[in-house]
Amino acid sequence: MAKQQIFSVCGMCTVRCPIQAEVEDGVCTFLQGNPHASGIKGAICARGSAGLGLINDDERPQVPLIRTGKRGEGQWREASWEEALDYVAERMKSVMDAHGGRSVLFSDRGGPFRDLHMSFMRGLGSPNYCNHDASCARNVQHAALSVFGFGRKDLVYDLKNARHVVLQTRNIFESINVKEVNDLAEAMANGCKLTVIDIRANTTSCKADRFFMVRPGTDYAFNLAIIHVLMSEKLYDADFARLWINDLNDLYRFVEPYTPDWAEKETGVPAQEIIAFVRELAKAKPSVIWHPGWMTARYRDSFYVCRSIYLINALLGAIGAKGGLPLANKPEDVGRKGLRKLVDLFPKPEDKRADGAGWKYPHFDTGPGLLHLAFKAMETEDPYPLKAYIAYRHDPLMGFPDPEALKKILDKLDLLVSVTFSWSDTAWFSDVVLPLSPYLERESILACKNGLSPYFFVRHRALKPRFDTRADWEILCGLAKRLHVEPLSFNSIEEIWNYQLEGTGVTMKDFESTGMVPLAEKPRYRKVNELKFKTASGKIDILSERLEKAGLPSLKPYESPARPQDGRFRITFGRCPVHTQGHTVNNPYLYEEMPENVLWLNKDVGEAMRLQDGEEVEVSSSGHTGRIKVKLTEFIHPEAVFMVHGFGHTLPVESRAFGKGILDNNFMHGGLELWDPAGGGVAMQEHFVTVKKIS
Ligand SMILES: Nc1nc2c(c(=O)[nH]1)N[C@H]1C(S)=C(S)[C@@H](COP(=O)(O)OP(=O)(O)OC[C@H]3O[C@@H](n4cnc5c(=O)[nH]c(N)nc54)[C@H](O)[C@@H]3O)O[C@H]1N2
Ligand SMILES: Nc1nc2c(c(=O)[nH]1)N[C@H]1C(S)=C(S)[C@@H](COP(=O)(O)OP(=O)(O)OC[C@H]3O[C@@H](n4cnc5c(=O)[nH]c(N)nc54)[C@H](O)[C@@H]3O)O[C@H]1N2
Ligand code: SF4
Ligand SMILES: [Mo]
Repeated sequence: MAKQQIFSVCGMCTVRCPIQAEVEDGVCTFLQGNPHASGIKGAICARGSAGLGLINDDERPQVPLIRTGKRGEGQWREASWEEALDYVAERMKSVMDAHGGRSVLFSDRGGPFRDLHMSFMRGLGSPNYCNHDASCARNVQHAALSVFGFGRKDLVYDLKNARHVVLQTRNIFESINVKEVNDLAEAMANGCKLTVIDIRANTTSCKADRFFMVRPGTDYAFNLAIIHVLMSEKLYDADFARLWINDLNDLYRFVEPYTPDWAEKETGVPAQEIIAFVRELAKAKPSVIWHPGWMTARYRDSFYVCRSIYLINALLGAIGAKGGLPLANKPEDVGRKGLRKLVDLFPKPEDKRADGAGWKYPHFDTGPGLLHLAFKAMETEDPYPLKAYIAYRHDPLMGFPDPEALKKILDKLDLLVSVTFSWSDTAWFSDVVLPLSPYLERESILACKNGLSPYFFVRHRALKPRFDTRADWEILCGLAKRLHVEPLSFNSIEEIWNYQLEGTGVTMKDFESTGMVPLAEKPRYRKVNELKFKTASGKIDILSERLEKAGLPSLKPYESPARPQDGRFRITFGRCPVHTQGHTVNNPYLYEEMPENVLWLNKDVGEAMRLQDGEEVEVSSSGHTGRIKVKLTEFIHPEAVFMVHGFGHTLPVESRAFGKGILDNNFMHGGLELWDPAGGGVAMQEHFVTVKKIS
């Protein structure tokens, strides 16, 4: 058979880059980025190229499994799909008969294909659709809502055209989004400056023009001093501010005490460097991007850090600017019609969300809610019981703090189902594992990417499933049929695609040549006066009605983070370029690249403890202990230890990952209760560990 080029979408992480798979005689011979996609330039990252390792891995769930032993014991019986779906549907029915549709909780990893999941939940009459974001970017989302009245994805990072990019808690060259990496590299080749603010020197900081190592947890102090200088030296964009920013005087008064000298004592960054940096930044305005952060579920004040960043961008006139943060266009903004939504097949459920988003917490976005608060409801049955939970390509037992506490809560469920393409702690603890086909072996619903030039895209099935696994739509429509959710009982993916395309003027034929359908001829920058800030005043409100109504301050006074005492260190974490969260450690190719994580510790501190680089140490916190090799380096702040997240696997079915390194979440005792009341995110870096020499 001739070689075929199949356009699809990478699934090795949630960024979901457009890809092209070369397939010959039913075997994938090459994977690359979709050469037609703007900014991708045919590239994928190391994890994307290890997609074939996932396909060829026998250590993934291969058939539906139903638990026979106790939860977490790992005793299963194999079942046919008919039997497994019947089993799940029957159990769901009895839960819903007893407690109503609202007693079903569903969580996923967000992203462009969630319309199907949300529709399924509406079909059941449950408002409890959640995603992972309380453990990731919710603080950024809520900060955007409080400043602009719209969400974080309504703004684009126009990296390609930027003149100065600032990354604070954002490791762009290791925590990868391929388009962002390419765009920033291109801008830097054209003279764009890069500043990195971090608690350690990472790969990105090695490429930066300026690097500030701050004391962990003091980013808010740093940013308040930045605003102080911008305002006191009148370096901000006065025209933009006059037209678009409300309550500027309140901000001015608020930052008055937060001088660079004051910030130096908090952050450790010399005052003169802060001032020089702001002056340089102001020269590049408005083509500046101070990235608001991505993985920001770190501190009790992370939300206010994100807010301060958005305000800095606004003061620099970067909101709406080319080379700054222009507005993302939806199909309607370029005169086209968007995909017809599957969620519109059903009315919105009348029940309130169990997690309290939108009513108990009126300032929280109701879209995906906050999963840790849903877990709280599961534990307390307040406001009502949650008795069935579908974790859909989501591993909360590795993604949320304190897995042992979470297991106790999950054990209250009548039904826990995991839909996944690899083993995970959550799958292992489930009653039923429904094996999802890996992305190369499944198609997905159509999706739309909003941006300067929005487009529709398609994930095609490049390969036949190697095992008895199924696609998303096959699983959910299969359940919908059994639960008599008729409108979602589609029989083929083509039926779904045609439904989605209705009224758009696009047909499936239009995807053939590139896998994408562009909706605009060229990037469209909307003028600032076309922006619609959905705030009380229609401008950027420094004093947010949304927050004040919820009894929260818009301008929160700074509180200095605790300095770890008695040989303890603040736990910090992040990603590495060759793994995605916890689920690629067992991938044969990526495991070879990095089989275990190590503990970064400041060299002087380590030497004072008589430690040698590379030796194994004991890490402990609140009764949990683990062993890991230490990496002594001058490139980390002495108050912190750092590890790459996602190691320390304990499942016997993952022979490679088993027992390698440690898992940061285990050292976050009580962490499900520690969250930011204004931003909603869990605060995972408010925990401390001790480090001990073993012999
Ligand atoms: N302590 C600590 N906790 C963290 C983090 C941290 O750094 N430290 N990081 C946080 C962040 S940023 C996030 S986003 C969350 C992540 O939260 P997780 O849910 O842990 O994310 P993944 O590992 O991507 O999990 C997705 C699960 O779905 C399965 N899966 C099934 N199909 C697919 C597919 O098509 N694609 C992908 N990608 N997975 C699939 C995977 O095998 C995996 O088990 O965790 C957060 N939690
Ligand atoms: N290779 C790879 N790429 C990924 C992912 C992946 O798993 N692997 N996951 C994707 C996902 S879901 C996400 S959310 C993004 C995350 O992307 P990022 O948010 O960039 O991710 P991290 O690597 O968690 O953290 C960034 C930096 O924050 C620093 N940091 C920690 N504490 C502090 C602090 O108190 N102050 C400051 N200033 N810096 C601090 C860390 O040292 C780290 O260098 O990456 C995405 N891309
Ligand atoms: S960033 Fe890498 S792993 Fe993530 S979707 Fe893109 S190519 Fe795949
Ligand atoms: Mo994330």
